[in-house]
Amino acid sequence: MIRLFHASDLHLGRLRKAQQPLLHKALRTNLVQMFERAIEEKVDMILLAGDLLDNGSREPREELFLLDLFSRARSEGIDIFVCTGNHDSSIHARLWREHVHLFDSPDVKVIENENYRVVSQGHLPGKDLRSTLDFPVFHDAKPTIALLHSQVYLGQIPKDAVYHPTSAKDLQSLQYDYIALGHQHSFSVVSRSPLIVYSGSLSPLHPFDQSTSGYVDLTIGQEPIFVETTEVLFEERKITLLSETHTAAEIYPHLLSLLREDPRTFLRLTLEGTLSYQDKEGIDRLFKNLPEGRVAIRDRTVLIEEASSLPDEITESLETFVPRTTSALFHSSLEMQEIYRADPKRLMRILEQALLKEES
Ligand SMILES: [Mn+2]
Repeated sequence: MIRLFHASDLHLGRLRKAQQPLLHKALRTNLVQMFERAIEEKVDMILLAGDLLDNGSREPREELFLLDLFSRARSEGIDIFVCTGNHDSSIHARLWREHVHLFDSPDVKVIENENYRVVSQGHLPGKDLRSTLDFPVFHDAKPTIALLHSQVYLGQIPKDAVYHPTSAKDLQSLQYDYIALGHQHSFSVVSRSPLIVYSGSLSPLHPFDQSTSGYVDLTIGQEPIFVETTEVLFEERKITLLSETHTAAEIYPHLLSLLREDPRTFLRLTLEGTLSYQDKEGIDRLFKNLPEGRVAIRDRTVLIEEASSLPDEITESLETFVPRTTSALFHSSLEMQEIYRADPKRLMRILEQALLKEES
């Protein structure tokens, strides 16, 4: 039985310790936990499918951090396979070679021992326009695993595809036991039989990341298990705003206390209700100043207060809009009021047209 952990898209160096201390620490913790678990549970190999380092990262400490994990796992007998992604231009291959099997050349390479073989090739730094795959086909029973950083397409490959595009059909026709993919930041199973999987990024790389992060735990021949990393938690909250009781100044301490409850939490907020125009601007400003960008406004259905001074029929049509539409139509509620005062029918026409467009 061969068991492996598959992760990708660490993008070490993208998160800055000073600007995103929480996400920065979470990535490192998630990575260490995965390696420690691999050692503890004696998995056979760790596959890392590219984009380990971020382009801009020329900081040796990111590589030294990985090197330390690699050498610990290696000394416990775990084989580590790494292929390069489009963001890995700064890898100092010399540092890694004694600990990992590194696929950093565009040529196909096969590494094999008596129990399994791994087929892989590196991605060119930046764009990689190759769209054919020259991986060999094997006709024996030895478990065969591929590692690839590529944008995989279910249908035809578009002409403007630039990240070593491959077609799912080509990958399937190889009939390998597992193809570990990197490049996409969310977990997805491209094919069940044969098994072809994107692990997604190991840890959230942005406070607005909507997908869950983690790695794949696979015993060849069994169902893949997606292990969600939990160093960062995302929580959905709804705040109802009433202009008289909830001013920006009152909401701010409320949010701060929510954030203090669990320092791993990132809040995704839905704002609902009515606010004065000034308060709306005040809230936007306050959100920008919240510590570490740990609050994201995911959705907002806030109507700005001046709208209520319009006649009922207009207010009603306004309320049928999501505010994003409203704010796309008018720069501000003042502008909307001005249009109304100059020509009420014109305002109705604008609203009706937008409504029709939304329905179609
Ligand atoms: Mn990539």
